[in-house]
Amino acid sequence: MLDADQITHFKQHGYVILRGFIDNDLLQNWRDQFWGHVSAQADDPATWPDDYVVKEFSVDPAFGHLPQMQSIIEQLGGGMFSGGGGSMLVQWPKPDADWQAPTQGHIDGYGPGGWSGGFMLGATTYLEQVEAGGGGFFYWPDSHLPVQEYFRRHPQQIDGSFTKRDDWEEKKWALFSDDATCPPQEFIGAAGDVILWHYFMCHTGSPNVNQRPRLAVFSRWHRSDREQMKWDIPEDFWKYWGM
Ligand SMILES: O=C(O)CCC(=O)C(=O)O
Ligand SMILES: [Fe+2]
Repeated sequence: MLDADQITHFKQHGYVILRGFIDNDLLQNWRDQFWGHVSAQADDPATWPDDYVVKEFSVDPAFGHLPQMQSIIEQLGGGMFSGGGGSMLVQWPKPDADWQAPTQGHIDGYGPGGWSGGFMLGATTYLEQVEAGGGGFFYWPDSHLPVQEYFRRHPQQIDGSFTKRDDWEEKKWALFSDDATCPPQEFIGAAGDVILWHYFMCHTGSPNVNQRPRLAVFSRWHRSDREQMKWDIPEDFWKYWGM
């Protein structure tokens, strides 16, 4: 469960970081599963693949189904969030590249499969320590608030039709992340540290110029009644939440 300060932080900033959330035995087990799946050796870069998306794989037991995560999901979603999973995205090292901070961050829920609505929450963890410049998850603190305001003004665009705006090609996701009032932050963390993020918080990946791969595990949750609520952009920001 999150305590009152963590909930306040999440509501105010659109994210909360939970250090040391996953125990070391399970992290080791997940690392073994991952390296086995990609048929490579953790300590031999010559064997490493180069794919960002780890196809047909999720950690087992799923990240989103750990008991300590389930109790938070119950608390934040009031029993109405479903999802979970434990898919992985890897930023393999490019030590010779120039590191640059990402200039824009997206919101999730508008992927190749289109918009299904009701997306509420994401969670990201790492299987190994991620240092600065090491391909960390980048996020724009507080950006959930202006994004919510955007959709209050343009509720019909929640289905992703903001990409049909005349200026979309020019702006892309800066349409949202440029409204953020704080500069983006890099999620630097140890294996098993977790960031929970609100569905309207802008975020993106970043380049990895370090020596170790950035091994990230993701879970996402949507409202189980999304067909009923997916067009509603409520004035009460927390209407569809349990806290
Ligand atoms: O790789 C990352 O850190 C970001 C991934 C992301 O934004 C996503 O999967 O939606
Ligand atoms: Fe994303």
